[in-house]
Formats: sequence, C-alpha cells, structure tokens
Amino acid sequence: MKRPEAHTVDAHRPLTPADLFPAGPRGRLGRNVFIHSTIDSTNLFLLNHAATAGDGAVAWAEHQTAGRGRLGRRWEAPRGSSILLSVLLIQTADSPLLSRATLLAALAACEAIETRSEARPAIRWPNDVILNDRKVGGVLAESRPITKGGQRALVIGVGLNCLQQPGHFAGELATRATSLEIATTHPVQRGALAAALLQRMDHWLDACASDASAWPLLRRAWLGRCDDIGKRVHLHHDSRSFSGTALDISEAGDLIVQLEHGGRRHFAAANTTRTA
Ligand code: BT5
Repeated sequence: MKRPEAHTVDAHRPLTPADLFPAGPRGRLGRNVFIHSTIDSTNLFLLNHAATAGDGAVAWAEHQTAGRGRLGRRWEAPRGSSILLSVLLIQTADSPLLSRATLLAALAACEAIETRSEARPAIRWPNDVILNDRKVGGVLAESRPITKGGQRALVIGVGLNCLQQPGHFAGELATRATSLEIATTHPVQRGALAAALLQRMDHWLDACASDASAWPLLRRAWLGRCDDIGKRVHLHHDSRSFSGTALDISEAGDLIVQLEHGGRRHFAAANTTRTA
C-alpha cells in the first residue's frame, strides 16, 4: 500500500530550479536552468540553443509535444506526470563521453530511483530503465557539431515515468510501460527524484572527467544492473535480424553478442534495434 502523501496535489506541482538543485549547482550541471511548462522536446531545445545555453545547462519540461525517443520514435507522457529533462555538455569531438553518455545516464537514473524508493531498476541495453520487466524510463543522447573549435554539443535526455496510473498507458504501452507510482510503495516526489538524478549524473561526469579509471567502474556498475547479460537477445541491424546470447558491453557501449549461428559480434546502439 502506498502511503497517503503519494496522492497529495503537490506531487504534480510544476518544478522550479530550486527543486532540481536544492543546494544550488555544485558540479558541472545547472549553472543555467531552463524550465518549460510546454515545449516540443527538451533535447531539441538544448541542441538548438547549444551555442548560448552553455556547458552544463539543464532543460526541464512539464509537458513535451514532440518528446523524442531513439531512431525517430516518440516519448509520450501526460503533463506533470514525469521527469522530462536534458543536460547539455560541450565536448571535444574525440571525447569518450560521446559514445558513453547513454550508459552514464541510464546508470544515474537507476541510482536515483534507488535513493528515492525500495525499487531496484534494471537496464536493458542500450537505453531502457526497467522495473518489473516494464519500461519505466529511457535515455536519449544526441550530439551535433557546434561552430567553434571543432566541438560538439552533447545533449543527454532522460524521461522517467513517475505519477502515471495504469490507464495512462495506451496501446502497446499498456503491457510494456510502468511508472514509479505503479511499481513502488514509496511516495513519488518528482523534485527529489530529479535532484537525485542530476546529482548522480554530476557525480559520474566529474569522476570520468578527472580520472580515466572511473570508466571501468562505471561500466562495471552498469553491467551489474544490466538485464541482458547471459540472456537471449534479438536484434535488427543493417536490415538483418540477429539472435544470440548477450555477453558483455564494449568500452564504447556496444553490445557484444555470441550469435546462435556462430561468431561474436559487436552491435552499436546507434544503428541497432531490439526486436523482442
Ligand atoms: C527512449 O527511446 O527510451 C528515449 C526516451 C527519452 C525521453 C527523454 S524525455 C526528455 C528528453 N527530451 C526528449 O525529447 N527526449 C528525452 P526509445 O528506446 O526509442 O523508446 C521509445 C519507445 O518507448 C516508443 O516507441 C514507445 O514504444 C515507448 N514509450 C514511449 N513513451 C513511453 C513512456 N512514457 N514509457 C515507456 N515507454 C514509452
């Protein structure tokens, strides 16, 4: 049974920058915070404003009219129900973060959920956050060149379903999606969860920037939460279907699969989809 505070009107209150950074910005994230009541997509907003928003900028939305998923898919969430946020990082074109951002954010999302509830979410390669075998969140990392000095704008977006009830998930989502409200017993506070998410992202960004040995740590923590390792996976890549057993992820976040017809193969997230 959920404790009564879960259902207070406050749970849907629009958030402010102080909710996201209760102690002020402490690390790389949050010197600029953009709060939108409605926007097409927080990822698109930061990609379009990369030159002016500045490294570490955070965009938050109560509602997205064109929330983006991978490979042209959509992210749907009722107003005020979710965490819908993106962060902007200005990186050199050869930065390892460009290929590892999805791993970092999915891990941070799991850790944040764990600080705020009894749930132990899993990660489904490459970008799904899973609770009770259903998708509770997703990560979308996108990057674009910016004009100055060969740098790239890396935008990492995270969507986490917080307050949705079962009736909010229609069509295919009815059997595939869940929310923290549905799947956990703790009251869901979007502000505290968003703050924890940003804190965990800041933690890993700082660790990986200051010490290259943090990457193996991050990878191990990610693998510890990954639902796929040792299991059968079905993938679509280069107009072909592949099945096999997931063995590991590479440093760049590729899934390494022992194919059922023999051989091992690396699959990059950018051009691979799951088919089951
Ligand atoms: C993702 O894509 O999971 C990445 C989602 C990233 C969303 C955030 S919100 C803030 C930021 N701004 C944006 O515009 N995007 C980011 P993908 O793995 O392609 O999953 C998309 C698929 O998940 C859809 O095709 C649906 O099947 C399903 N889906 C859509 N909305 C969902 C939801 N609320 N919960 C669970 N599944 C959902």
